[in-house]
Amino acid sequence: KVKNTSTSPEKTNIKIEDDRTGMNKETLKRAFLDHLFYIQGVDRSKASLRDYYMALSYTVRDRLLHRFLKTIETYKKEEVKIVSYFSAEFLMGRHLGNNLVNLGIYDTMKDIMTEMKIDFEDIIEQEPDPGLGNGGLGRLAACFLDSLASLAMPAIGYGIRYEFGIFHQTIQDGWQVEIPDNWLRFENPWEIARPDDAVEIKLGGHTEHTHDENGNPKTFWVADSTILAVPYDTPVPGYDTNTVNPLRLWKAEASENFNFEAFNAGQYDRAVQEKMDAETISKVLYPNDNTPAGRKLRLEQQYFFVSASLQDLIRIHLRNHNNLDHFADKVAVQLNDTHPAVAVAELMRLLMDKHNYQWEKAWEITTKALAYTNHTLMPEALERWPVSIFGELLPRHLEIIYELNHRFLEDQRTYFPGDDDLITNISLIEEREEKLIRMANLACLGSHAINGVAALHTELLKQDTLKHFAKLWPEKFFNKTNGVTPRRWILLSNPKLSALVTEKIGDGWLKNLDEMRKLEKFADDAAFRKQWREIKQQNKQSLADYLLKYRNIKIDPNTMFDVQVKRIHEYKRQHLMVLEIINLYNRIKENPNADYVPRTFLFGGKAAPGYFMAKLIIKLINAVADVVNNDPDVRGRLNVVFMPNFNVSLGQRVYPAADLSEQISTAGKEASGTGNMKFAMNGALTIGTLDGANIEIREEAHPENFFLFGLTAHEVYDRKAQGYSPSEYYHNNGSLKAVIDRISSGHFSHGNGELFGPIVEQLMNDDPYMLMADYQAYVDCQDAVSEAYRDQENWTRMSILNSARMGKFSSDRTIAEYCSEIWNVKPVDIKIAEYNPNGA
Ligand code: B1N
Repeated sequence: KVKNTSTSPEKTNIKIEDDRTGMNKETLKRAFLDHLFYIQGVDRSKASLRDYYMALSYTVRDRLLHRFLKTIETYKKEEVKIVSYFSAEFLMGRHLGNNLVNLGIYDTMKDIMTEMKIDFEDIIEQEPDPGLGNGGLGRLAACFLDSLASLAMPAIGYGIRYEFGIFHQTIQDGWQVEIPDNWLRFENPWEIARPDDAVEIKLGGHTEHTHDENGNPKTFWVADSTILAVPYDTPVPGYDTNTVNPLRLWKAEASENFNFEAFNAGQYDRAVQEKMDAETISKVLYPNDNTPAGRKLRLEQQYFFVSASLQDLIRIHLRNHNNLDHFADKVAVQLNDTHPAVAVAELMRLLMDKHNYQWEKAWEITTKALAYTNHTLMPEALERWPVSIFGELLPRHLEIIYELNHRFLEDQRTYFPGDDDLITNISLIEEREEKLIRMANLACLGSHAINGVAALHTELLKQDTLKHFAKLWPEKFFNKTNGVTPRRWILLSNPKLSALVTEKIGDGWLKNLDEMRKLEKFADDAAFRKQWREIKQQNKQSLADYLLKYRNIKIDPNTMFDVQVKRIHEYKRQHLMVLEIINLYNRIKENPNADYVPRTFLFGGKAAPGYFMAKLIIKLINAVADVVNNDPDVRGRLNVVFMPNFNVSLGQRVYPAADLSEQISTAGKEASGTGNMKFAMNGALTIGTLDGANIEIREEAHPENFFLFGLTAHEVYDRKAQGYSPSEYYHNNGSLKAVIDRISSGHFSHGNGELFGPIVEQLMNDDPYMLMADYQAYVDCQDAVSEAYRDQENWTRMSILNSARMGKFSSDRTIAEYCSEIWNVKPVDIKIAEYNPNGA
């Protein structure tokens, strides 16, 4: 009998944690070295930064996995109701740091690396930023997943595993140049392929109508192609809970059965071509924010992930139930904008054609399961698919939509006889030469709840964009003001501030951001203000160091950091900030000896590749930067920087370093904004309009701690109704005239007065976003900002009060509201077996 040395009597005091689950420092270190050797196949003398990154990631992943499996097992066993968040975008940001934070082993791991003389920051930097989203909408989905898991809510995120995420932005000669984002080039340690759960997706073809054995009408969809949707799961851990929920993203692959026929028929080329075509569906994220792509491939993407996800949910339901009668009691499907709105028709199709439900029952289940979030008021951003494209791809769904529309309009005509205006507006079809399917109307009709993402936005939806639906069903409308997760956006991004806050008020704020209110009293404590200010200064220095090291950009941390980071869009008015910069430049040129508050204007953001004006705005920013930064009269007072490739990772460095947050969209255009919240939580003061969530941020921070300017949404509307004439502002305002003239004179374009002509002409003739009307108010408000900044004690006071009062904007609050008011889901406790040193 061989003696087991590890259990030999003299060694019973040795307790060895499982290398894959243990959280002690020794265990973590051993697990890291184990992965380095056995997974990466290197020892320390040969290991690269990437080897370290992979070994560390696998160490973390092991610790997620048993929680992940336990979580799923618990949901299944307890038959709980699950939220499924359908979104074409999930802008997750890097996983490693966040997973360490949520597992509570960030500091331990950092210590281990430091002891081993490995630069922890460098390892974090190895991870490609998973950019499967464009901007706020995709990032909101990611914050929601964090909050769902942190609140122990049963949830699945469903989306697309794009092979190429949002493009990498470079700047060449001041212009944006896009580089493909090949984020999966290296192995992705955060995903697990689940080929056994693959489902088939049909496309194209025609329908056939017959009757079933009971004489009920029955429709068959005879598709002309079938592709495979293969799920990849990314575990999403909550902070300080055992819950680890799945983010399930679908990859498109060729269905082998299908290609086999062509292959056997000797058509090898065709088989290969079809394989490539199939995989195109999940190839690339459309890089448009707030403007629809209108391409057939985009509709294919939408249908692809919606059908796969609904089939998946149905499969899961049928494991525990004999039929789908109670489907909607066990899943709440949230549609993140209209991108997944085809779910209305697809769920009807699955229930009727596959599971033999009659129309009425299918409709009851569908509307009970679905809810819809609207994210935009911009009329051009509302998705409308030409009936021709839609019918070619989804003939059965088109029939269902026509039938839905017929029944819906018949009904409403009996309630509102003669109200043709109502009927025209609520119809699912826009009658034009080219008929269009209105996806927002489809989503409204098929949902039991409809919500906007900030108070003003929801009001405007009800009064304007969706007013006819609000009139029909006022009880279906909700407001759910957006939020962001304090774990990524404070704790991970701003560790110094987090440590100070925790030292003063404990760490309860991480799970209940309202506790930050306890900081209010320290606003009057000069010693605390000094600490607060020093941390801001250190964060500014870190950003400066980072920009120098990685982007070769030099900025001076002893100036005010005035920041606008977000997608480039005319309605967001990056160019209004440019007008102010030119105004300051003109002032300095005129009066070089006056006393100015030195500022660094920082911009970051991507333009949709096909959006000419947005790209020209980037060029304008860089052109102005070139002149201003190189003018000796200006040096040290005014610095303008465009930070290339703004993404989640760069955001984590920027928000904590900002003094001033620019939230200057035309009132009534920004549905909510979420960057505004990240800045304010990290102690930046806001200069902003009464738009989106700015209004609520100002309310919470109190008006005296917020720099407000500009027309209100109603004033914007009224001015336009009265006949807005932007050139009058030019003629009546000397400073504005001088600014515009500077641009048209070619001062920023080597004498080429034409280059920025499209921007100038638009401002002078049309100015749909009313920069000219808001110009003077903005300039005056910026002057007030500069004056306020001179008084550093009071500025710090305001900064502390902003952070202290942002509790409302935790996505935990938002998600708690969705859970109780829309989804009716409850937290589920996940029990993990205690560590047993005897291994049982
Ligand atoms: O959604 C965010 C809001 O905070 C922003 O105000 C809003 O602009 C943003 C089509 C969109 N609305 N619509 C989009 C994105 C991609 C696309 O293809 C539209 N993004 C928003 C979160 O609520």
